[in-house]
Amino acid sequence: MEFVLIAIAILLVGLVLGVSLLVGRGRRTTRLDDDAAAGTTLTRPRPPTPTTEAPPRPSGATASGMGTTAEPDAVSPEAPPEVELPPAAPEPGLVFETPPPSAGRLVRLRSRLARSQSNLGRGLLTVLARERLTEDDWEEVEETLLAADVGVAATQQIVDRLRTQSMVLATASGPELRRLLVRELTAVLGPDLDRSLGVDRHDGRPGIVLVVGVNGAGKTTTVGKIARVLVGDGRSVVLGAADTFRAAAADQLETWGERVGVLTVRGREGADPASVAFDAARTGIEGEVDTVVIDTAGRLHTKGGLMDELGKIKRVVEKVAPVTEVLLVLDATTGQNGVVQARVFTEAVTVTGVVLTKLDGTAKGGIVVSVQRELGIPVKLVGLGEGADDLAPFEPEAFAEALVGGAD
Ligand SMILES: Nc1nc2c(ncn2[C@@H]2O[C@H](COP(=O)(O)OP(=O)(O)OP(=O)(O)O)[C@@H](O)[C@H]2O)c(=O)[nH]1
Ligand SMILES: [Mg+2]
Repeated sequence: MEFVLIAIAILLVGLVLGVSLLVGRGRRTTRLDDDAAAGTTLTRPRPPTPTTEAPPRPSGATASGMGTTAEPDAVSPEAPPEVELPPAAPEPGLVFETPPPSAGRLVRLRSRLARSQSNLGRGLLTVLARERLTEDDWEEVEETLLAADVGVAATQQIVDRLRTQSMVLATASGPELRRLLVRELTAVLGPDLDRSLGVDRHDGRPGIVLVVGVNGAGKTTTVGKIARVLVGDGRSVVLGAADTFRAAAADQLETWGERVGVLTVRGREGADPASVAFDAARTGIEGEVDTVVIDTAGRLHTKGGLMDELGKIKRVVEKVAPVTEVLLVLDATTGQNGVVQARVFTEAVTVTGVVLTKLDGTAKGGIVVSVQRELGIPVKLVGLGEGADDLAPFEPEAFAEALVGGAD
């Protein structure tokens, strides 16, 4: 009897232990799930760096204390139906790339200017190294500059300045000659122009960058590369796929964003681009990100339509936040044609900076000079290849050095 009682007691203790273990496991599982749920923002903008600003929402607009509550409050709380946000859950095992910072990129990428370098840099150095420069030689210098798309006015300036130094040239050593040429090229590249990008938050709202240009110029690629530059420099970013002309355009942009953990706000094919851009801006405001970068279409059924649309995108976005940078993307290989197209854009929106793409594919690196002079807008970024990080902030002296080549 005693034996039976002891057996029952052991059984009861075992049962209690078993149940408590099960409960414990259940709790742990739940906690794990909770953690996973809390950290599901991987494909969304990275959390903003802690600032002195007040709580995120709904009073985010008052955070800066600038009294700018009116504009964000004017935004309708309902999301426009056309805009689709990707699911917040991360794909298992997703690893984001960490792009290199943007500083010093132009120097690292200088070999990409090899075609311009051999035509312009080496061409000029060969002539200038001649012992006594004749009229024919100076004409050759002029032709070399013009052939590299430097433009008439800048060519004249360079030739005039070099001619006044012809006595120096006659006795200059190779490295001295090189230095002189770099100096003169730098001078026509506008070394004092402000090339900073309007990407910073201000008044409690993100910097908003609008990217425009003709089709095929490299807009979407550039938006993707800019996102990488910004992420590499430690900023949080939202992308807006306001090119709703082709469905593939948004996919293309989303792929760029996904690689670095940046959210892309997109619409259905044919959706109103201004509405997508608006929503991207609002998502950026709500997520308190640093910068919103908006890609636009390069082609519509009519040119007039495209320009009207760009104007509308800007106006609509500015209902919630000022556009802080309008970048015009130009394909360097199109030469003067690109400059003519660019003028049409500058009439539709106030362009604040030029991105010159495909400089790796042209022998006419001098286009940077003529684009700036003819448009009166600084070149802020240059595209030097199809690689994800082949976009560099434009630096006149480093560019002149790269064009002349032979420094290393
Ligand atoms: N070699 C080189 N190719 C580039 C550069 N930038 C862009 N491209 C290429 O140019 C092509 C067109 O680029 P996209 O970014 O799709 O051009 P887009 O302006 O968005 O074109 P649409 O959306 O049709 O208006 C792609 O094949 C890019 O890889 C560059 O700096 N160098
Ligand atoms: Mg595109």
